[in-house]
Amino acid sequence: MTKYKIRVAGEYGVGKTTLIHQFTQNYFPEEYDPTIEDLQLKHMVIEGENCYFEVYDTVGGEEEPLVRPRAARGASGVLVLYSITSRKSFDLVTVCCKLIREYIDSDHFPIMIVATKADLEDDRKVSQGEGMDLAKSLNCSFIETSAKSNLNVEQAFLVLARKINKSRLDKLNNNLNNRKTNKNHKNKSTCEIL
Ligand SMILES: Nc1nc2c(ncn2[C@@H]2O[C@H](COP(=O)(O)OP(=O)(O)OP(=O)(O)O)[C@@H](O)[C@H]2O)c(=O)[nH]1
Ligand SMILES: [Mg+2]
Repeated sequence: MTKYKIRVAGEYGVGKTTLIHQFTQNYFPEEYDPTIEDLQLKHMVIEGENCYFEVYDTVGGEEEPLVRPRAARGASGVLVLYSITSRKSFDLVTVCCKLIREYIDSDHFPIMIVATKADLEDDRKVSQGEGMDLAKSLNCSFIETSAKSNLNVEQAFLVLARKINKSRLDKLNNNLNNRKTNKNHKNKSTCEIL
């Protein structure tokens, strides 16, 4: 069994709750209901493995709650959302990612940048290229989605899950290497004492 604890962050109104509902319950809530805090669960079988997603919805809002990096505590990865119709939400992504990385103290913490509302092409303020460039510069993955037309919603969570798997494996390998190095050091010092 593999468990993924995923935080969804981003400026208020970018579509955090809607994306989560589309992923976990396959429906698109039209009404806008600002979130306080919520947890949704989803079970999937990925390549024969039972996977459980715990998806934490965060309160949106102005800069303070958006960039509150503590929200990432205990998470295996974070989806940082912006809407393609809002330049302001895009600008806040950089601050958000940097603060999460600083707080978690890892340049490799799995973060995925998710552009939302891709169905609203006529209202587009941020090009796909800008999103990709930003993600590259911040060492994050990137995807454009629409919860309304169910475009790439599951994909966003699956790509992040793969990133989390890789980061877990890297950590394991690092620990093993460190243990080997320590053992070698110990053996060496024992020989020297003898
Ligand atoms: N056209 C379109 N509208 C969307 C999409 N996703 C969300 N919306 C609409 O955008 C509005 C805000 O969506 P929410 O999911 O409530 O946004 P939020 O980020 O959770 O907002 P807060 O909880 O206040 O931070 C709602 O009216 C949604 O119906 C989308 O993919 N396409
Ligand atoms: Mg919400």
